[in-house]
Amino acid sequence: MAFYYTEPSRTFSEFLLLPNLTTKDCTPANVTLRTPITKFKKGEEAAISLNIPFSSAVMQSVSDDGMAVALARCGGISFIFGSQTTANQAAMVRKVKGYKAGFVVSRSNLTPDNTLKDVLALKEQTGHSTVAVTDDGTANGRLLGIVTSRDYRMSRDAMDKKVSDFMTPFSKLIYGNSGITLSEANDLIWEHKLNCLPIVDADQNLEYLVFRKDYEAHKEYPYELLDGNKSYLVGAGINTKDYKERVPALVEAGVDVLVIDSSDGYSEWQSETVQYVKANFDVKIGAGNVVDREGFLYLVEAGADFIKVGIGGGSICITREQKGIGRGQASALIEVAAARDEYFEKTGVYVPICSDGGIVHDYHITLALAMGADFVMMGRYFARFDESPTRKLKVGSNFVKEFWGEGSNRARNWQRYDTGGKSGLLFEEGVDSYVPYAGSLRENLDKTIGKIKSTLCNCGAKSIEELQRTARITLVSATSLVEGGAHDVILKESSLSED
Ligand code: RVP
Repeated sequence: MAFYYTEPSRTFSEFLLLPNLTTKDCTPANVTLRTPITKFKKGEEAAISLNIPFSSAVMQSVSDDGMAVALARCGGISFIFGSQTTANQAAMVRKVKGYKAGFVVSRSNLTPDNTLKDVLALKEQTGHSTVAVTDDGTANGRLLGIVTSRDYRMSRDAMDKKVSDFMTPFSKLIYGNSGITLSEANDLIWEHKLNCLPIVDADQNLEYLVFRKDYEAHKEYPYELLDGNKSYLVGAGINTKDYKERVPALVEAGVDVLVIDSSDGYSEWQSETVQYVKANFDVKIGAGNVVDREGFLYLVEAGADFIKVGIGGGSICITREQKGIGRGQASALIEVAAARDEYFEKTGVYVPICSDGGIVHDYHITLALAMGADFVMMGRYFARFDESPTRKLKVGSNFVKEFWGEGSNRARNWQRYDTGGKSGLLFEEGVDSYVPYAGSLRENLDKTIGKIKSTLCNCGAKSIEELQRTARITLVSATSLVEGGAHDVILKESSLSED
């Protein structure tokens, strides 16, 4: 006879937190959201921690190198999507690792033989007023000069005037040498009243430009997630099919942490993949997704560094409808967190868990953390921002961004859903959709983090670990849910906001 759970499967919206005593020192400024994402022994530090408990989903429509840089800048991590060729995925990882905050690869470049007309056309096209002049017109060619709008007069100069005749030549440029730190570069910028400092190698080849305004922006990111070389941390998704080819390339590109991306991770293929990676590489690897104690323990025994929880709760996911498998995200998380705590008690090894999918409101993130998640993974949340890789469109009178599931025909990520046998995507497990455009990642994250910290203060907790230990959580009845929103009033237009 089949096993029956006596409790129904529950989602985040069915729970609320109760406030605990808020002491005077428990203010948002004193709350830290730093959190471990890889396993560690009692009394030791995790090899990788995030400064905010956010990761972006392993999805084509969410996590490319642009999102990875933007999120790491704010303290979280992206897992670059794996449903692309190994070479392309490795190139994205390499771009993130090669990205130096404040150091930009020049995007506007010409040769000395170009003309003022070319300068103006380039300016129109890129919006940049600083043009690097290199021997071959590339971003890393031999630097021969710089052109800014101070070097020409539109009213006097002929359009066919050669760049070599009006650029500031290299001999008159202040420049930094390869390896200079951002703060040293900034000192030169201030000392010489520059707007832009070129950085060149020993052969005078251009490496980067450092702009005064970028340095200012850089200082505004206090939670940046950096490795020992001051490069951003980045993750990448892998599958259980081509890992022997994919993992070496990702490791070579400098990836910090891998995750096996699968809708159902409780499988021998995942165990084999984890063991292979652990035996052959010095890189952290998470596994999943699971929704119960058995799945958690199985992957931990295989050697996984963190476990991802959730089946069928994703906003674009139709796995539950298509296949009838899954579990309410809250129920799954509560059971896995209990298994994790028990495992820690028994072995002294703490295995972080990630709640993946189904976050709709910001408070769901706080609930997930209170229920034992160490971090969350989100797709829809990040897809709405400028930094996601998809198109922004106008539909009716609203701006939207495209967002599609990995199990949709558009992504065709059959490896994620493979259960052995013939390869290919027989039926869809995800949809192709739009999400309302919401602006910049930074602005939205600041708001969400503000809410989370504020709730932690209500709960008398100054850290995620304290919240997990002391939170009091209650189920809500369907009727009391109504009480939670504005009710029995006539809303004015201005109050009808999205979130
Ligand atoms: P959400 O944040 O609710 O948008 O959920 C994102 C998650 O949904 C992903 O991290 C992944 O686990 C899952 N996903 C991605 N594609 C699909 C699908 O096509 N079914 N599901």
